[in-house]
Amino acid sequence: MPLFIIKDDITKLSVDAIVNAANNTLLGGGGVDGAIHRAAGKKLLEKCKTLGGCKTGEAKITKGYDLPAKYVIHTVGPIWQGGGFKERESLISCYHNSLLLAKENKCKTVAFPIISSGAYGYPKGEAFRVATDTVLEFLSDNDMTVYIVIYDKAVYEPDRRIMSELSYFIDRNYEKKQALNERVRASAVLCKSCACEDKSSLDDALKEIDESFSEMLLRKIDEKKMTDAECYKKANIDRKLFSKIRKDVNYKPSKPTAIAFAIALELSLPETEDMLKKAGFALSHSNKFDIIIEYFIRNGNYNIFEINEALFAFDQSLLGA
Ligand code: AR6
Repeated sequence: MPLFIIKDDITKLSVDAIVNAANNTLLGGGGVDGAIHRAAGKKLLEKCKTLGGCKTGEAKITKGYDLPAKYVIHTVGPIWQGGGFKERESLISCYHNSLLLAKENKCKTVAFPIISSGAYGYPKGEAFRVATDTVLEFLSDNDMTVYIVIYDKAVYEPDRRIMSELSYFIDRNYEKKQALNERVRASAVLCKSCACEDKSSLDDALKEIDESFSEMLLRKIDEKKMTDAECYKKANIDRKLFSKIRKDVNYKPSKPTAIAFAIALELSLPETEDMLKKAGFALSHSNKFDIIIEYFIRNGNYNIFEINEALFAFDQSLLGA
């Protein structure tokens, strides 16, 4: 746990292992393979010459040499031939075998490119989904942090219907007028609660302190009859962060973390707003991030990876990441 989707150059990552989208010879090539060999230095090629190649769907491991990563796991993705040649099964094997090799070598952090989505021609959106589905399945039984690295944004092809409805929703809601209304509302609230109208003492006011974010989170987990692990895994949140929140009744999460929990708990919009308020945040129509979240909640779509695809497509920060 968990899975992060990041936009980066895989050769720059300081993780335990990076995965290389290689070819059957393992002797280097273009794309991410070429970049990894250039950054790792000549010793990587020397070592690869001794490995005897690699079959499609299988994986082999070497050191990272001059790379910041400790290991390189070399796997060979399928060449796309229309989908009728077990390409999907081979691609699943690439991720699965690479993850098993990482586990055998006690790697805790592993980064993957989107295998086969470049020179090997696998449809980018589908290649991305195979990557996330296979990694998530593995992570449900294994304690590891996995990064799926996007180098070229075209790999991300979120569902077209969702994207066109979402664009319409954003256009309708993302107006300067809304930002103005927001400010007017905020000043009205400020005025109502200002000291001149409030006759009770500060001590009395403090006694009325409300349920905290962490208390509400734990209550909702119970109400939804979820286990802690089900909730933080669904929220794509690290176990350590969850136990910090569990132990500290006054824990203040970041806004994406608070929203990730609301999504995992499948809260309604008013419940989500209530939970966010407890962490000091709100959903407004003055920024795209909030509107995208609102759109998914209104549509009852609590799939955090579909939400992240949409956030990514609109250049917003991702949930749980
Ligand atoms: N960091 C992360 N991802 C990258 C990087 C990078 N530095 N560079 C490219 N990508 P490809 P394949 C992405 O073609 O389709 C080689 O010649 C890229 O945007 O590297 O499995 C091998 O030797 C794309 O999404 O690998 C094989 O002959 C993804 O990596 C053949 O290409 C995979 O693109 C393998 O083809």
